[in-house]
Amino acid sequence: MVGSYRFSFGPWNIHEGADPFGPTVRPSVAFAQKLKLYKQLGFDGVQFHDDDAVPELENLSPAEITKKASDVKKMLDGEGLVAEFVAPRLWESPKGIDGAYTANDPQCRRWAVERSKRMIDICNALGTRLVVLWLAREGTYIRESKNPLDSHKYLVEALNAMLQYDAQIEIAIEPKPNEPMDHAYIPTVGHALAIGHQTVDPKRVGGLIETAHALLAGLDPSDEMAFALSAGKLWSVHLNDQNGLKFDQDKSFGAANLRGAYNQVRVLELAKYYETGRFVGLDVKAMRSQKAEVAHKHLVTSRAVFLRLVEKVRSFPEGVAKQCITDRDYEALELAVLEHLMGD
Ligand code: GLO
Ligand code: MG
Repeated sequence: MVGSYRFSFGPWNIHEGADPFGPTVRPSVAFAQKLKLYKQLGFDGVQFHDDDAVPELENLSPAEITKKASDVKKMLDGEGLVAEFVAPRLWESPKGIDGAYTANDPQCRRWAVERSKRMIDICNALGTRLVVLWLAREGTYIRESKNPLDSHKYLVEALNAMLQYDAQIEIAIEPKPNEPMDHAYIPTVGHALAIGHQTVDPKRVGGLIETAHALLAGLDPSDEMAFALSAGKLWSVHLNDQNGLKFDQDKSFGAANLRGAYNQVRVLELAKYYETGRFVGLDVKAMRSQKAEVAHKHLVTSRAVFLRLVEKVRSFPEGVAKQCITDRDYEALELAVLEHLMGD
């Protein structure tokens, strides 16, 4: 039964451990090597940034980009893997310093849209329709540096340009309230769906919800997921965990708040997410202190916790819950949930 979920992660989730205060602590793992790990660890889907699939794409022609992405598709086929989505990595280029779609410089805004079109070419070559937009630097460090009304207009224009470039793609916006920016535009999934409704094709704009991002916005990730699910707009998730309002930690799923993780799984189960064919994505990072040889275990841990929590949701004594609700005895329900989670 629990096998009915499909799992994915991105190559960036196996990483060298650099942080803003120190350099790398582990050697790089080659992309082909990472691909070999997917099936071994129980994963079927690969999440891509455009330049994960086609490094240095800025120096290549559209035809060369498509050719290189087609070669990656062959590698995926060879490993029995599929591409889940592609996301444009606009935040590492000098042209994206001031934001990309919302940069004050019109040339930078044009660059962002052009690069997004190449990203869509990569989607097509990899055989996926799903685009993910994490709007990393779309926002400000200083409020007065942008006209926020213009910024939201630029975001709609960029979404429209992508939707019009390709009639098949679907765009899942991955909201995040801060980091790297002080304040980011589109901080929650409510904002994401609302801006989707201003585009030329709202039914092709949905959301990807990351646990940590919802927590950083002071929201409950399971309710954020329920909101998107109720609109048929939860097109992927980035499950992880977060120990309070700090930097975006990307801890293993359930590592900081097991009950919160349980509730996220419960919502996915209530919505029968596993029937949609959508992936359960894990956006988790190895601890910097983790040795190189075991720096993939955060993925194994997160998947195992997810599957264990599916069992917990499915085996919860619903009759007890029903009685507690009838009696309006929510303390009894609290204890029943905690006892169920703690086990024998
Ligand atoms: C960072 C985001 C980032 C995205 C990824 C895919 O906070 O979670 O990892 O998920 O770039 O767009
Ligand atoms: Mg993420």
